[in-house]
Amino acid sequence: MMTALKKWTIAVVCLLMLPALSEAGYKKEYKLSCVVGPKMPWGEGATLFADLVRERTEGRVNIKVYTAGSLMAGKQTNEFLLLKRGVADFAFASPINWSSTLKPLNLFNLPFFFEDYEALDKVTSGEAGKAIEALIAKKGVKVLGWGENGYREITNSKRAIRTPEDLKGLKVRVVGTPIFIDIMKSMGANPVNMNWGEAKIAFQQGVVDAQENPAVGIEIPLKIWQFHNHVSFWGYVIDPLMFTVNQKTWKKFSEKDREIIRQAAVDAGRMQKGVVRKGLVAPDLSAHELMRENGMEVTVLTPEEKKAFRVLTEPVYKKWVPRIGEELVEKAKADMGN
Ligand code: X2X
Repeated sequence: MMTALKKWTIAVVCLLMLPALSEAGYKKEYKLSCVVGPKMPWGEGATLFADLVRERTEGRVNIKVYTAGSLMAGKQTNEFLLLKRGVADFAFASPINWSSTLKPLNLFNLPFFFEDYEALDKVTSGEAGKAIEALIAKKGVKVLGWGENGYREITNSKRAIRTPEDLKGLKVRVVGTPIFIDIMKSMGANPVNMNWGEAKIAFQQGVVDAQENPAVGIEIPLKIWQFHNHVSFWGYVIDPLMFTVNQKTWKKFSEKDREIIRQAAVDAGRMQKGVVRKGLVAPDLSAHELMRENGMEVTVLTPEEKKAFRVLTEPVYKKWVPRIGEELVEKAKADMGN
């Protein structure tokens, strides 16, 4: 026969388990959108965030990661609208994919604007970063923390690129965000826009000669040397990432869970940034070395060589700074100490 104490213990254990399974107004599962696959540091960062949130909320907030753009059938420039409408609850997103919808985010696409990692960090954590978070909030989405895809370095199957002459006429795959077409044209290349989901086949079939993506973030995990044997480190654009959540979803979380989720985004972002920055700055150039070991010719541009490209992009600044907003660009410059 069960003693009163035993019955009481069972009742308490059951009660303790309940909140772990359901919290009033919470969904059983939240959807997180991610444009790339689970094996890229970007996808791993998304999974890390979801795991931290699940663990720290003791299962109250259960986030499922939808990689490879699967929530938007690969159409990466639709991601912001899907998140805004609540088709996705969360996204670990690149401003590149949102900047056709949110023009000020083209700040991060300005060529040769961010000299080094420190400059980018100053902007994302500074006044410009705050202004960007505020404008995204106005559209119904909250930024929880920042991660990184990385500096976008160009690879190709034709020749080493060190000067604009080398880039001339090369067919370069870019994201379907208008500023990238303008940037590539200004530097003399022949851009073709394409979703990431179709890009690998295009590299394989030689439909394009070149592409630009972060070395550690994308090119090395993709084994880009299967398609391209030249890489140029020119650091023309740096692509941060943002952990984000739909505001309506956000408001339904308890204060305690919001704090946990915010902290998980900061922690996952810090770790993920550490991963994609590794091996790219002297004395640790192991990422360059790895590309070389896999048969790639590695070209690192000097500041003067970068400048030769930068001057050609002047029309891009003329056209896009007004669209981004002079004030935001000035804020970013001030954050960087320029
Ligand atoms: O499409 C790309 O190049 C990628 C994966 O880097 C982005 O989503 C911006």
